Amino acid sequence: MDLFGHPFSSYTWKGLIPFYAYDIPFTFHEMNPMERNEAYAFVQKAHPAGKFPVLVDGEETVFEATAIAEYLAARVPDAAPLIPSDPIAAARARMMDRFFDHYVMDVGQLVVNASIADAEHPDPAQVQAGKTGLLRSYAWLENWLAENELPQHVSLVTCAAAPSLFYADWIEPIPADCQRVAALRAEILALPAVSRCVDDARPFRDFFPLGAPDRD
Ligand SMILES: N[C@@H](CCC(=O)N[C@@H](CS)C(=O)NCC(=O)O)C(=O)O
Repeated sequence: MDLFGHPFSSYTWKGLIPFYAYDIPFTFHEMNPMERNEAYAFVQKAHPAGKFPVLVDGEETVFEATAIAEYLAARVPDAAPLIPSDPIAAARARMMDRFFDHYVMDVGQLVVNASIADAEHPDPAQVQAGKTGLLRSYAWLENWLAENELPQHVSLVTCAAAPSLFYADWIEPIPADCQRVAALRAEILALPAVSRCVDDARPFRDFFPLGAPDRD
């Protein structure tokens, strides 16, 4: 299988984590948007919006990181635990996957995009919307974690939670009254499949538009 993406990209991490966690052999094709290399050109053709990651498995092309995890769970027997076999548990996992994508990752991205658009004067409304949205999501997750827990193994939810909590905390630090969220982030970052993504992305930290903090 071939995975196209970039080591610093949050959604690429989400696609990479299942490969690392379940030891699935693959070739990584690093896109270079500056040089518009072959991998970049492929993604522009393969994805309707030119976004990454994109997975290729023979004749099959899969885009959207969630669909990649779903595909691997179905295609690779060892990776089946990515999606719970119980349908109700699977629905819950998909709900939490959407939570991390829409209400953590994409909300945080508002702040990052405002900085990319104008580093000197980021749109205050976008910055405010992103930061307020993250604080609301942290508070919601803190309450959810009081009564629920994530599976111990790497699941679809881990794949979504890892990059979203990693970068969200750089954008709007997890507040002191969200200790469960902070503990979850630390626990997930310590997983070997996730720390590998963190390490592979380290050389690109200067690209973080808000300035990467000196930690993690
Ligand atoms: N919904 C997509 C989001 C993918 C996405 O936004 N990827 C970012 C990189 S983290 C990207 O392609 N950015 C470049 C662009 O939007 O042109 C998924 O789940 O795969």
